Amino acid sequence: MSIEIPVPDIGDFESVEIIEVLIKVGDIIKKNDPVVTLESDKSSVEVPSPFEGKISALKVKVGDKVSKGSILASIESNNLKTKEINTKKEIFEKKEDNVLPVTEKIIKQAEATIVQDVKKPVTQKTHVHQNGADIDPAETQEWLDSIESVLKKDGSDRAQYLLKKIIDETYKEDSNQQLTRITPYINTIPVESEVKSPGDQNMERRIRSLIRWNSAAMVVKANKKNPELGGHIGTFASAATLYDVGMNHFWRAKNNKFGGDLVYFQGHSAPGIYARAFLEGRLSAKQLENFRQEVGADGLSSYPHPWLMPKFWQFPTVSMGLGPVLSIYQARFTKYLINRGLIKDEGRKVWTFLGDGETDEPESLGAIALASREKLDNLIFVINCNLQRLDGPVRGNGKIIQELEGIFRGAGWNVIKVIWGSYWDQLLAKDKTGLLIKRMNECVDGEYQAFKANDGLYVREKFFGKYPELKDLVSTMTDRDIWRLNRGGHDPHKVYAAYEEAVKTKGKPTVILAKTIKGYGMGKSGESINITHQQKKLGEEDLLYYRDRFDIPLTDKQVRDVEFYRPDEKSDEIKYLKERRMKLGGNLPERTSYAKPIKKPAKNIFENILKSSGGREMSTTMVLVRMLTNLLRDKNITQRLVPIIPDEARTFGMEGFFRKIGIYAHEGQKYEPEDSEQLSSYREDKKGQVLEEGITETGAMSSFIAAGTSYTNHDLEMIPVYTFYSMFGFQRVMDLIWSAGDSQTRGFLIGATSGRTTLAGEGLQHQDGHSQLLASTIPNCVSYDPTFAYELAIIFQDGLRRMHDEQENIFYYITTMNENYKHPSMPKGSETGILKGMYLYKQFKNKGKTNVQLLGSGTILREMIMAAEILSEEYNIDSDVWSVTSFNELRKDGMTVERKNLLNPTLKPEQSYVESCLNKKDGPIIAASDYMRSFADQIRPYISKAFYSFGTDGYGRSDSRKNLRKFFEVDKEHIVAYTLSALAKEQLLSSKFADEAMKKYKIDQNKPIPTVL
Ligand SMILES: Cc1ncc(C[n+]2csc(CCOP(=O)(O)OP(=O)(O)O)c2C)c(N)n1
Ligand SMILES: [Mg+2]
Repeated sequence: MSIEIPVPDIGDFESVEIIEVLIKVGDIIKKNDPVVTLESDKSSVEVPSPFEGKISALKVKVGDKVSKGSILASIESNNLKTKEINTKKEIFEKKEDNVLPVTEKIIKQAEATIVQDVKKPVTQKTHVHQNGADIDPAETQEWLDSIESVLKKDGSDRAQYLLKKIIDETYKEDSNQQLTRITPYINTIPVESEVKSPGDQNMERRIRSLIRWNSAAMVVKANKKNPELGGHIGTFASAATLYDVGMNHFWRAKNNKFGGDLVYFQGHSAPGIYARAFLEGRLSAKQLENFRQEVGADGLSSYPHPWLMPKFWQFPTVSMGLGPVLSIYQARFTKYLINRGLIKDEGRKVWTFLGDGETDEPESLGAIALASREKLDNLIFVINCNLQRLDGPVRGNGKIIQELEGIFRGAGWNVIKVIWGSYWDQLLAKDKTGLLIKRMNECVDGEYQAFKANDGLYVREKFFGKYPELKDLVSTMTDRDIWRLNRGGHDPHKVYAAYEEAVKTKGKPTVILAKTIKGYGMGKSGESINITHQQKKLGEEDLLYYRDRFDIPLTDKQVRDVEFYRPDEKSDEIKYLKERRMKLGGNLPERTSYAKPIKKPAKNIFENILKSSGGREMSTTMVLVRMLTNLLRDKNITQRLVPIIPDEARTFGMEGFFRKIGIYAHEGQKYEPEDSEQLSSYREDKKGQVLEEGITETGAMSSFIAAGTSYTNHDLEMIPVYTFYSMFGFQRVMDLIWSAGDSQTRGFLIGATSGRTTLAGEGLQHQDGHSQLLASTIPNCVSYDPTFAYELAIIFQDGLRRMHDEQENIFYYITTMNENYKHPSMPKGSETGILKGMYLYKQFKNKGKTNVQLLGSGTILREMIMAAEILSEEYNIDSDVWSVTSFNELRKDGMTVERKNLLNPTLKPEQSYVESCLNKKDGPIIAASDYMRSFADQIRPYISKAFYSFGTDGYGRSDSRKNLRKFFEVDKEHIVAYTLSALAKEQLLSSKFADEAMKKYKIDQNKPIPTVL
């Protein structure tokens, strides 16, 4: 039976042009295969077929304009059910009207809680006496007894359930007291529930002590050699147990059978990680001696930097806050790959180590809600709560662990507090009245810090001494015993139990809040004192103390010489250590990639973009969308594209992707979207491909890095294309972009709606005239500011080649614009120039009088072309118009060539590319872009001709493009006038022409430079 394929609801658009017809008569197509591509001036979308079958007639051709209901083709289909035919005008099957059982349950519950319209008597609201005392202790005791019996009979879950019910009841009575999200200041896991470590504790302590020693020795040695090298001892000293338990028992390495856990190490604990790798035989003593001396061969980088140690470090973390946010999005991206069926679910975990001070950074906590919302049970944060940051306490007057507990629990995380070590267990067991916990609760971090900076006697007096009962509790203990009462984060049993629970947790991420001591074991030189963080030089006494404290088998002389210690290869320690890692699959950290390169897209994918757009006006942002749509049809590319957009898809005309490839949502779509009838309806899907991040550039950039490093972290190459308002890219998240470079991320950053005068109405905060300059500061970022569709296509195609064929660890920044104009076809032979940064676009050569070289970039190239026409027609001035696709790339080449020439004074100098383009051309050079002058100025040193540059220095403001270009003096009129003036200055033309032009174009010679306006 033959039926017709109509244009579905396409939103607000009428008469939209067909730019591609993707079927022909006789084609057999599947349901949802694209039939045609429609393009309005704002977006381009494919129309999918609502049926499968054989195309029997085609009713449209390229260039036709269609609206909702227009018939595109007829299709023969034998499989159609009557119901489908009846609804043939609807593209989307409507979901059943039945309410989902979950929803129904929620409705019922809500209905049950609706307050009936019954006036209740207002109750007297005295809860406690003014002094805080209980008004009815007997009643309170009854309640406590009840709950005690529930605890005994039915357990804590039941008790909590009842409490929640009771609290809910109080809300009905208009109580707005909030249920606390903070538990007492004790360990979350009760002693009875602790899972015991299977490890040999003595052996592990010995190994840990050696790691501690070598780690401290590394820093001390480097600073003996050269005090300017710096480094940290106190941080790793506080975290050693946290790392050791993970390394010995939990973290599984990548190998040919398993993808590997991903561990984000706290940046400045790097010495400890090196020290372990030394014992494992992965790093030599020579390398340890070269800690922080990387310029020669075999140095070790100060912090985790994959760029500097590409076979070792995986994740740069030391810029505080980046590790946490990056790892959240890493965990999410792992789930994305699993849900899309691109990698297996092997139960891999992402572990993130951060400092308690680091949680002050908004990036550290800013995305934690996403982690619980998306049920990232593959994510474990370990926050090393040593109560100190660089200068002093993190919360001297409060308790950072409690504060973080409330924040994380409020955000829906599983929180495990590891506060007290095993030596406290007995004391807590004896504390029948709860007074010890009360004391633990009331002490603030400043006090806890001071306890550990002093001694057992001090703790006896100041901590236990506050209450006679507590003083009694420890009366049989010596000061030494009291001193040995350890903190949870230094107790391998407690840490093991917490890790074990964390890896078993389902449905939510886990945070472990481990209480430790900064500079643990450093004694007077740095234990729990404010200057610990900066301590990098230990004197002889301190070193001897440290040796004794951790029983390192070194003589006094060896200690004085700050020797490293590695037991014999056949020793039990080395055997144990290596065996543990063998059991866990290999070494860690280790950076490798076994990804297969993505194959090139078919050539024809870009073909239609290289051709002229004819009469059609479109923006380069639209061209990008069209190109991505084409790429999604390429079998090599389609699965690997990761479009990333922080809530601006409609601004960029990308809403067509919603329907086509879906928005990633781990729970799928639980609702029928209000626009479900439309072609670009909002479609969320568990297998969705678009990462629609919400309004978070930080999150989007983190996703970009996760996707762009997937080739190493998941052995799967992906192609992230992160599109943002160019002003909210580099300027907003530069530190993350820097870390993308360090991580050797591959992908495309698209600065859309770019240009100071091109994004006309949005004004000062939106108009970007400098992102290209910021991009130029990233060594492995390749950046372009193309004008025409074919330039963009050539650049994008070459980017795929370099990053995936050639496996170059680079990423791209390409600015695109929202200004609509016609695109010519590519001038023959211009590919090389487009990629190198400039090519001759057009010559105006009919007059032959005076010559000038006009260099334009982005949309301002079009002003240049118009200026060239005026110069030719009205002033008889010939010109060569160059399209500069990248001043940044030209500068890179210029400086490389110049450096080479200077280093080789006896050799024949080479020519920079920009020089080779311009040296045989006549006339001064006039360059302009929609960016600050310094963008174009970058090539000034590499050319030997007079050079004048124009740009958009100053704050943007709202107005029309025409007015803005006039204001910033980059419109065709200013270019003409300035060119005439430059020619006069070069004595190539009488100055009267420039003067006349200024008058003609009403150029105010007294107007201040826009930077002061
Ligand atoms: C963005 C940023 N700001 C400042 C620093 C400098 N810095 C390095 S470590 C540190 C203190 C860290 O304290 P905390 O997070 O508590 O770690 P700890 O050493 O105590 O484990 C600071 C301020 C940095 N690395 N990154
Ligand atoms: Mg700290």
